[in-house]
Formats: sequence, C-alpha cells, structure tokens
Amino acid sequence: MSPATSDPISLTRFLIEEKRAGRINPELRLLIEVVARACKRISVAVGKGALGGVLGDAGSPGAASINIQGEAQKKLDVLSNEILLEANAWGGHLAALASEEMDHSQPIPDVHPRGNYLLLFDPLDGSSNIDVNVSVGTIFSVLRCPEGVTTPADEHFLQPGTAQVAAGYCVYGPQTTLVLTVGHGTHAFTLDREVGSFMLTVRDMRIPEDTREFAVNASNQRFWEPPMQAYVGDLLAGKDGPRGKDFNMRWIASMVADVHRILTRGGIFSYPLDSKCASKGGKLRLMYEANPMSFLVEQAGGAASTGRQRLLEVQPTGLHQRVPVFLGSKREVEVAVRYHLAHAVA
Ligand code: P6P
Repeated sequence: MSPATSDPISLTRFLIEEKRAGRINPELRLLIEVVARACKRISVAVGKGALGGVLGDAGSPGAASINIQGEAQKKLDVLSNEILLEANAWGGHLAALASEEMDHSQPIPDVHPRGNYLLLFDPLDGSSNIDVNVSVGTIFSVLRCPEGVTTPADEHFLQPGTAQVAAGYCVYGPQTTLVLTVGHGTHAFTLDREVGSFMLTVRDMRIPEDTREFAVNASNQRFWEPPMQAYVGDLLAGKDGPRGKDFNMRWIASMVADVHRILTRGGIFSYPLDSKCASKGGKLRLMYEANPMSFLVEQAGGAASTGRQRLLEVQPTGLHQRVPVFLGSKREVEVAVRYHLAHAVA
C-alpha cells in the first residue's frame, strides 16, 4: 500500500492516466466518472439524514415497499437507485443496467445511445444501518455487453466474476471514499467536499496475508454447517486452541464498511451458508455484492471463496443469486477453506 503523495491527484486525472496507459478505454472512463458523480449525490442525501426527510421505510405507513429480495426498502434505497438510473441513462456508455432494487435488468431507453457495458449495483448496501447512523455504501460491478447483443436481458448479465472489467464501492462514513479497481490494483479516493472531487488517497491497497481479526454474524452460530462451527470455534479458542493465537472480532453488518476495514488493515469477512439461508444459496448476492468485493480484494492481494471454490469463478444462474462468502487476508481465507474441504472429504 502506498499512501498517495502529499499532493493527491483527482479521480479524473487518475482515469486519464489509466487510459493513456491503455488500461481502460474512453467509454469505461466515462462510466466510472458517471458512477462516481452519482455516489457524490447519494453521499449528500445520506449525509442529510433526518434533515433530508429521507430516513425510514419507503412506501406508506403500514404498507412498506418490499423489493425482490423480500426486504423492506428504505427511502434512501429508492432515492439512491433513482440517482444511479438517471445518471447512467444518457451518457451513451451503457447498454443496460441491473440493480438490487429492481426485479429485472433494464436496457438503456431507446431515446439515448447505447454503449458496450453492463452496470450492476447495490445502490445502498447496509441500508438497515442508516437510521442508526452507521456507515453504508454503494457497490457496483461492470461487465462487457456480449458481442452483437443490442437489447441486453437478464441472461446477458450472467457472466462469472472473472469477466468484470471494473468494480468498486463508495462508503458513506466519516469520509466518503470510493474504492475502485479496473483490474490493475485497488485504489482509494476520498471525497474532498470543499472542491467536490474524489482525490487519490491510497494507490495499490494491499491486504496483509495473515490476520488476527474476523468478521461474522456470530448470532447465527447454531445455524452454521459443522465446518464453519469448527473454524470459528478454533478462532474463539485463541492462543490455547489449535490456532495458537488470539483473534479479535468485528461485525458492522454493513458489507461495505466491513470490507473497507479489511482492505485497510486485513481480516477475514464471512457470511457462510446457514440453515436459515441455505435454501436461497446464501445471504449475500453474487452479482452486485460478492463479485465486485471479491475483485477488489483479489486485486489487493487477498482471496475470496465460497468455501468450496474461488468466488470469481462461480457461473451465475440468476441475477439475484446468493452465495456464501469468505474474503480477505489470503492465508486466513485458505485456512477457512481447508476446514470446509476437510469436512467435505470426511
Ligand atoms: P446480518 C446488509 O443488509 C447486508 O446485505 C450486508 O451489507 C451485510 O454484511 C449483511 O447483510 C448483514 O447481515 O444478517 O448481519 O444483518
């Protein structure tokens, strides 16, 4: 990890330099700029909280608005989704987009030119934390539109995570920070609110290969599969147990915040299968949560697995498909996977 110089460059300059180096093309540069601009608008709305009249559930009293995930939508979920849809409609860089908040993907309207990329996003992940003023974030993933497809549909989005050309998140916390990869490292840009620009604050984030910190919702312990119970049990046993060292636990219940901590200082994040979510394939969504986060983590020297395979190699079967997630410090993810593989063999 190399903190940016004392005179940080802007996201715009960083992207121009990536284009000059042949790592992105002008269309992808525009796409990322548009998403970053939308995140600035979302940051303003999130930052206003109660003053902006946007806290609480969407829908009318007693008739909450429920999304395809079966979750009550927050007003800010709906607003953030609308901001991203509007920002990306007219630029000519996208063929279609898909959102956690929309049942199906949506081609760019005919009134606007269509580009060669597909954008997927969770407009405001962790939104249940908003009303209690805990960090939340926007997660996005960029795929190429398949050759010859002029009106993309859901099936054209079903590409493995290795096909992503860019991915990122924007965490709305004490700072608003955009973390981005275009396949050449993972980089952090902090919003300078006075100027209104994202400024490069960490070039090439690197996750330490080992860690003493794990992130899991431990209240699910009784629902976990045996290998997960064994793995976490050994973490909790600390230096007197088979791991021979003590561990610390953090769980913010906002994936963007938990992953940002891991990208910043290491750790392992896990949302494994449990008997509550096994019928759905897991808790977290593959296409617009697990895949973009796994791309960022691998580009920062970490690892990401379902517990049974490299997460980026999962072949999607549905736009809102869920998947078990282990990601973070490379050697710790390898240990967690060994517990699962050992159980599978036994
Ligand atoms: P739990 C937020 O709803 C989310 O999708 C992720 O951001 C977060 O990691 C997870 O769910 C939290 O789940 O079961 O702890 O509330």
